[in-house]
Amino acid sequence: MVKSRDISSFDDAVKYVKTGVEAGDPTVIGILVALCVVLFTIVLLAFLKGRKNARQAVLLLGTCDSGKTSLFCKLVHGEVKTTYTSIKENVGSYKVENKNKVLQILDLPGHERLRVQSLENHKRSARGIVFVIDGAAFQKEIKEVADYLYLILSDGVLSGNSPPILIACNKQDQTLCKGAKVIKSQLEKEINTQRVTRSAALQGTDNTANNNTFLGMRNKDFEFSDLKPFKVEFAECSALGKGNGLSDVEEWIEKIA
Ligand SMILES: Nc1nc2c(ncn2[C@@H]2O[C@H](COP(=O)(O)OP(=O)(O)OP(=O)(O)O)[C@@H](O)[C@H]2O)c(=O)[nH]1
Ligand SMILES: [Mg+2]
Repeated sequence: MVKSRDISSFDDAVKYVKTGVEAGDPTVIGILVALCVVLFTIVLLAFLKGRKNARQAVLLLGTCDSGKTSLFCKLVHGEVKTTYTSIKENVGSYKVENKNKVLQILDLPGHERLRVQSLENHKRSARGIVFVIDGAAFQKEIKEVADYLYLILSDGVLSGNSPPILIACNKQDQTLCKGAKVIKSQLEKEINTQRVTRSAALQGTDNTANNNTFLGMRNKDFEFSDLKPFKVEFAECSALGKGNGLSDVEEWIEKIA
């Protein structure tokens, strides 16, 4: 039998392993198992990294007129031109200077009839999502905003990939605009209400309520911080205001690049 101290070549090592396995030597078997675990972990990590790198788009989502196209123009072209209600996606490149990376920015239409199909077409490429809210019109749009957000957060594909989400409270240059703190707490209340009505509606049909459609934790009020696996952050911004009203959005994009 080859002893471990006698190993001086690859052939000796093979012989050592072979005889060790045949003799049921626990040391040799232990080493083999450890090697397999290490190899498997390396392959798994490479696979997961490859999958993440395959997703290179930052999706700009949100209801009509929230400022997605303005934000898109500012990020991609550095200036905002007159915008019109989008009926199809805008696609552009965004260079993350500090990381020397280029991401794709996708501005999706916010119109109710177009946004679901558009999201369906692009959700698999989402590396991150910027959900844009019109902070000045938030009060009257809160139901629609929460409804769209609910759709995103309960989507099976998005939950699987769990791209980080930034809720961008836009139009901060307007005096009556709501700040990120207020928007966050009001959205939590609204989603909490929708969560109750949705699961009641589901239980009323033949389907049982499943975990995918119930957002957050069951025994407490809805909070964004309970939304595992999603990581949801909030920021204030202004696509049209003076100066760089987008610094927090740009910092976030750099972080996820
Ligand atoms: N005051 C102010 N107005 C803004 C800001 N961002 C966008 N707007 C205005 O809001 C309106 C709608 O902006 P868009 O960028 O077209 O909105 P959108 O989200 O792309 O809308 P859809 O394409 O219809 O979904 C335009 O009149 C913009 O000039 C902002 O930061 N401040
Ligand atoms: Mg638009």
